[in-house]
Amino acid sequence: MSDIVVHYFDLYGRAEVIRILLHYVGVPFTDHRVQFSEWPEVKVSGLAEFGQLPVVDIDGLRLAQTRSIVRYLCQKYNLYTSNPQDIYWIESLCDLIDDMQMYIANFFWTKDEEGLKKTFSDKIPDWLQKIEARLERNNAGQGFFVGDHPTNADFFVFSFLYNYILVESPDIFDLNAPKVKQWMTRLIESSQSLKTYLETRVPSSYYYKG
Ligand SMILES: N[C@@H](CCC(=O)N[C@@H](CS)C(=O)NCC(=O)O)C(=O)O
Repeated sequence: MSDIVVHYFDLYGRAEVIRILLHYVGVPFTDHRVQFSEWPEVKVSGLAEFGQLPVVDIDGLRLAQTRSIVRYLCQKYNLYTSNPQDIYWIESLCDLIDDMQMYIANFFWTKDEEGLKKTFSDKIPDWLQKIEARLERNNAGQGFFVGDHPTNADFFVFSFLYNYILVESPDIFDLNAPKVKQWMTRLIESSQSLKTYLETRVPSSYYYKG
């Protein structure tokens, strides 16, 4: 058993960004997948401080809240910054992804094909163009969102777009955010362990088409 344990349900959900980040840095971890049938018991066991997953064991701590966990990991693995302006550029993108995720999640959970279709024609192109503009703001869109290495902004944007948007509508990137598509490839190519993980990972057990 590795020193790092990611506790989450057997799906991508909120934990996939954490798994992607740990694979990107190539740090071994135990991927503890809690089955839905086990959850009531796990929930009362006190494993999750706030009664929800993901929870991550690391450095003798038990961390909760996805955004804080990902920020902690980025700081630990030198993928963050101390510059206040850069922190703003990073954190506001993470907030945007949170909004997008909340907006779209309902359609996936309820298998609302119509709502999803409308979101892909109305909302996603606009969001993608704004994300593309953020990418172009730094290094003419040839690098990452902030500075000269990926940060939590890259991991949140990547995990959401790669897991939920690219699989659903690959062409939407060519039309609205070609540089974002190139950046996704760049991020994958910059880590062999992430690349291997993405090629071999088990598909999410709760994807609406699954
Ligand atoms: N703000 C929390 C939300 C965590 C959350 O909503 N977790 C859900 C799964 S995605 C959960 O544990 N649900 C089970 C429950 O609430 O009993 C985070 O970002 O980590």
